[in-house]
Amino acid sequence: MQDEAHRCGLVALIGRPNAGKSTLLNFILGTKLTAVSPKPQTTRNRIFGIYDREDAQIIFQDTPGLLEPEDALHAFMVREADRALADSDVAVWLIDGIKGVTSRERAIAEQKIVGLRVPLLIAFNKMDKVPLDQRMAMLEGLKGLALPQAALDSGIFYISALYGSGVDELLQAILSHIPFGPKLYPPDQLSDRTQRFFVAEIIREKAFLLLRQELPYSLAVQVESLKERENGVTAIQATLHVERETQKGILVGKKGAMIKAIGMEARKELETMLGTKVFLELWVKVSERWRKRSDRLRELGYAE
Ligand SMILES: Nc1nc2c(ncn2[C@@H]2O[C@H](COP(=O)(O)OP(=O)(O)OP(=O)(O)O)[C@@H](O)[C@H]2O)c(=O)[nH]1
Ligand SMILES: [Mg+2]
Repeated sequence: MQDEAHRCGLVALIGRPNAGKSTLLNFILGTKLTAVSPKPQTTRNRIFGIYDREDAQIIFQDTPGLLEPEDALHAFMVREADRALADSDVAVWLIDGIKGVTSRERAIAEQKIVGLRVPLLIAFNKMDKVPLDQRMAMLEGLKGLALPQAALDSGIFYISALYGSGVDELLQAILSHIPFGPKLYPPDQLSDRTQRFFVAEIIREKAFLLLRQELPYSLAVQVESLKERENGVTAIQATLHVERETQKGILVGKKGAMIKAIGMEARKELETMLGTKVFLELWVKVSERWRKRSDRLRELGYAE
């Protein structure tokens, strides 16, 4: 195909934690690629999700939610979002429509979104939960921010990433800003990340869903080994790192009930993803203060 007929570029999906960035990526790709949970700060890395069709390839970058960093892990997460923005041809700022434009949202926008050099689209998400008459108030929330006029004139969308309403229109607008060029990845490649990465993410997501309160934030998952045996079973060993002995107790649970539940949920999804039976072995280890130590962050995959 001629270059003039094909578009290819990178899109940064950015926004506050829990806005629905990963949900939107999964909806666009039509498959569950990245981790989603009701808890904020689920995504910790920049993750490419490659949307491919005959006339275009769009590399969507899922990113960690924008926040004020409180530890070295947060600082890494914000750098990942910054990297995505720096590489992007288009930025999509996703706002949780249920919350509207909060003062924190505005503060983050002042830092990261105002002044972007690439075309900006703004998507109010979770509109399946927001009455129509609240749209004016949401728009009011953007007032006073020095946003590009083009974004305010024709770049505002109301979507549901969960159910898909408005997503086609958003995708069309994204596409119109993507430059012409050949594909960067083979058409059947879905991500830049390895299978091991997604195995760890599935386990971490299940822990996020099952554990309460603060514990998920102290958790990191490392895949130690992944082997497909001759009998068609994939054997996976992974270590779950927590920061304190007491957290280890909670993660393991009474008679191992919690870790067993996490393992069961993860195994089901891993079997779907890998298309094989899975034998999953989980270990729990205390790695003191790993979120604050750059050497530990590097070992756990939170380093550029
Ligand atoms: N009702 C509704 N819920 C949504 C929608 N989009 C996302 N959610 C929910 O919002 C929560 C957060 O979604 P995520 O996709 O994990 O949000 P995120 O922006 O990736 O969050 P971080 O990775 O923490 O930055 C999940 O419980 C989703 O199911 C939507 O359109 N409607
Ligand atoms: Mg996410």
